Amino acid sequence: MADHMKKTPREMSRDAVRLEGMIIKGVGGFYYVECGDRVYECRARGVLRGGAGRERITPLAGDRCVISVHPDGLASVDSILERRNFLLRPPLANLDVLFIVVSLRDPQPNPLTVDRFISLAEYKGIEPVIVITKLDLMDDDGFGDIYRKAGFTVIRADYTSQSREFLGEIREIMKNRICAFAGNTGAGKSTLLNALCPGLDRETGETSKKLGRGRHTTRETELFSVEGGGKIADTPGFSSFDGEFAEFVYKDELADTFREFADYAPHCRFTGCSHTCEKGCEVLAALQRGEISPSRHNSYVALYNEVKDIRKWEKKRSRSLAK
Ligand SMILES: Nc1nc2c(ncn2[C@@H]2O[C@H](COP(=O)(O)OP(=O)(O)OP(=O)(O)O)[C@@H](O)[C@H]2O)c(=O)[nH]1
Ligand SMILES: [Mg+2]
Ligand SMILES: [Zn+2]
Repeated sequence: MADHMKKTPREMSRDAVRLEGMIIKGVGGFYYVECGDRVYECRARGVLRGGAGRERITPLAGDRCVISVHPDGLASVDSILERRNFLLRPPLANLDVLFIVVSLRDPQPNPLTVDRFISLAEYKGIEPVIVITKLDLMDDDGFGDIYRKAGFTVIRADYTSQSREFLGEIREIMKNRICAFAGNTGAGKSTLLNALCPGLDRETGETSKKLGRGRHTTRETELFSVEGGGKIADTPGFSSFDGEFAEFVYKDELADTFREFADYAPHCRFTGCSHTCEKGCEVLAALQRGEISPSRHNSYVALYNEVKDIRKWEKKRSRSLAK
């Protein structure tokens, strides 16, 4: 019988080595934790939040954690360190950048979906970056400009360009940060990941068609290392994202997540102006003057109408608190 079999759990724990690392994937009751240049397969029973509030928590890719590696090689996640933020969809923690991948065709862009992602990212302190794909199928006749004008970084992922400069631009943004791709199914997220990390060979739409599978090509969430530092998650896309959204921004905070409103909203005539219909609303005046894009304001109004009847006491129950 091996030595460790005779030991009590307390003795086992005493002999374990404790390491700090990052969860890069969770599959079937195991978490894969990267510590330096090694990845440990860890059991994940009863994981607790570290620090003062030690309650049970569902670990996510991107979480920093403490693991115990036992002399017999088995490892387990002991505790999750404090999160900077997290998203429920895609399920990730401590995100720095959300790349919102939008194709101009197949599927067509849905501005509300894009603006919903941006709003949530802003709310959680994640930098939203727009990446436009399928420029070989259709020229961009103004979509990118809506977002440039609003103050976002917009990257044109044009695979037909000789230099493919956009790959360098994206790698630069990814440097030493935790990033994710989000966007409709078929927008080209996995294709872009393959271009950024040659050798990764993520399954894309074409492959799945050959295999006769459905349209959702990407299943689980996993963080991959990017050359030059940084981590990126390929996540499953959404076919009908708008109806199944798990999180929202409460109405009082919604306007703050539309960054181009910031110059105008403080000057509205009424405090508590909803910027949807009021007299003396400076946001609406800016819209009239063409300084705010109608498409962005439309999304704001649509999101506002979704949450306007949610009262404060309900906020406690909602997930909008879950930064
Ligand atoms: N013409 C053209 N096709 C592209 C481009 N980017 C991706 N595609 C194709 O679009 C299809 C979908 O691409 P994927 O990368 O699988 O899309 P995805 O966003 O990962 O989709 P899900 O995993 O289902 O969310 C594939 O057939 C790709 O080859 C592009 O820039 N131009
Ligand atoms: Mg994919
Ligand atoms: Zn206003």
